[in-house]
Amino acid sequence: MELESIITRLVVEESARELVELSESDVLVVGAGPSGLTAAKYLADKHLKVVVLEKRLSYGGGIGGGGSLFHKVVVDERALPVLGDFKVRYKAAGVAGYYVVDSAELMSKLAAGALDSGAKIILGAEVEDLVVRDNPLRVVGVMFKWSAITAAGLHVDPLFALSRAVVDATGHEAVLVSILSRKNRVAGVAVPGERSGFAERAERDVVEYTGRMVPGLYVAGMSVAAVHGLHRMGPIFTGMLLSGRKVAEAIARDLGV
Ligand code: 48F
Repeated sequence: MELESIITRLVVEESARELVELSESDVLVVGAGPSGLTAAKYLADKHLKVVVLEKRLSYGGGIGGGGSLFHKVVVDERALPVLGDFKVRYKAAGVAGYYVVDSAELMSKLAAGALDSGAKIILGAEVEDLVVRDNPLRVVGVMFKWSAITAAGLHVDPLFALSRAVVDATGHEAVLVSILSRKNRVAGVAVPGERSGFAERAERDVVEYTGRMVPGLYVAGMSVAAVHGLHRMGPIFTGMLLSGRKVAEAIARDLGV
């Protein structure tokens, strides 16, 4: 067989086989930003089958931009155990209790940590709808298509991925909870959007409000702020990491592992 045929066959066969395999999982995390990647690692550590769907062709969400493109982000001391779990280095920078982290290192090690724990990350996959069941309303999966289809403006039906839990880790727009609100009014959920900056309160509240929205659908990271009308915090990431860890704990509890 010619090498060109071998390449094509291996890429298509392996991807197709894996996509079918992944179309039923324990947890679907939508969004490979800091909260989604953190959640994915801790869920995979519990031996759950975890799939992360990310619409871009890269991980990290808002991490890579650092603070207005300055390549560092801030965490406080509560984040250090999480950074330790992912082997992310940090530097004490002269303000007690606060540390700086290199944004390139943070995004790559969060992704590596999730992958090493056994989570699967599929890039270029955009979630455009939920899969639901009624009486009582519950979310049992998502509908997704390749982001390139959206970018090309083509009218193409999506595919399905089913799971026991779905995490909205899509960031500031809370894409999945917004879909829940818009298309499933029976859920009685509204998405007011996030409030203006108030870093200290935002960091606290985003963790406190992390959790389950309706059976099967959970919310983490900045999606929590959008859903609950919480403040934004700028390039400090303790809340994102702790929110990801908290949502993983909530799902593990609900799934009985
Ligand atoms: O925005 P993002 O980094 O979300 P996060 O985990 O963290 C927020 C912080 O980065 C920062 C902040 C805190 O300091 O304010 O902004 O809450 O990552 C969200 C990811 O979800 C992807 C998106 O490309 C990004 O990588 N995403 C968004 N919509 C979809 C999606 C979708 N419909 N399907 C798949 N992925």
